[in-house]
Amino acid sequence: MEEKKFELVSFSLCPYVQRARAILIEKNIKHDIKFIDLDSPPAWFFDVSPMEKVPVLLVDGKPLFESMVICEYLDEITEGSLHPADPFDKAVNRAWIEYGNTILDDTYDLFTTSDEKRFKHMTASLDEKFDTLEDECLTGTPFFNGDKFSMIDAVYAPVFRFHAALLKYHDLGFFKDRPQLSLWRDTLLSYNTVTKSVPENYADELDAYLRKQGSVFSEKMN
Ligand SMILES: N[C@@H](CCC(=O)N[C@@H](CS)C(=O)NCC(=O)O)C(=O)O
Repeated sequence: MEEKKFELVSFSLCPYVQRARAILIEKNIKHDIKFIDLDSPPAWFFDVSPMEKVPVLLVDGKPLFESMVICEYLDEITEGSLHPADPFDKAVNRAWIEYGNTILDDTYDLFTTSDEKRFKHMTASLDEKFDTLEDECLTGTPFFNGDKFSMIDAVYAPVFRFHAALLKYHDLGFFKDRPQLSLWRDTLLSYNTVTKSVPENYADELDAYLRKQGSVFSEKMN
C-alpha cells in the first residue's frame, strides 16, 4: 500500500466510527484519531463533513465521509478482502449490513425516547429484528461468515457493544433463547480488534451519556 496519512475524525461513542476504527485495526493501517465534541464541533469539521456527521477519514488531509464508504475504501487499498469472495455472498453480507444500520437506528431511538409508547414500540421492533437474525440469517458460526472476522462483523460489533451495556441496567431479553446471536455477540465482544476499537473510558462515557438523555431508558438505570 502506498504510504498515506490517515486520520479518523471521531466521536468516542459513535458506532459508525467504531466500524471504521475496527477495519483500520484489523487491516493494520497506521492512523491517528481526532475526537470532536458533536455538541459543539470545531469550525473546520463543517468543511470536511458535508453531512455534518462522524466518521470522516482524512486521507493525506482529504476528507472521505460515510462509514461504509470508508470501510470499503480501507479494505480495497490493503491486501486481501474482509468481504466474502463470491459476489452473491458479498451482496448478501452487504444486505445484512443495511439491516444492521436499521438496528442501530432503533437502538438510538430506544435509549433516547422519552415516550413510553415509543419505547415499547422500539423494544418490539428490535426484538423482531434480533429474531430475524437468529432464525433467518445466522448459521451458528462464531463470526458471521465462519471462523474469521469479516466486514459485517465490524458493523455488528458496535450493535452488540451497545446492547451489552444496556443489558447491565435493564434486560430487555434480546439475547434470551437466541444461541446463535449470543455466540456471535460473545465472539465479537472478546475479539481483539473489537475491544481495541473504543477508547478505554468508553463504559463510563456511555453511562454518563445514557443518564443525561432524560429518556424512558435513563429512568430504568437507577
Ligand atoms: N450514515 C452515517 C451515519 C453517521 C452518524 O449518524 N454519526 C453520528 C454520530 S454516531 C453523527 O455524527 N451525528 C451528528 C449529528 O447528527 O449532528 C455513516 O454511516 O457514517
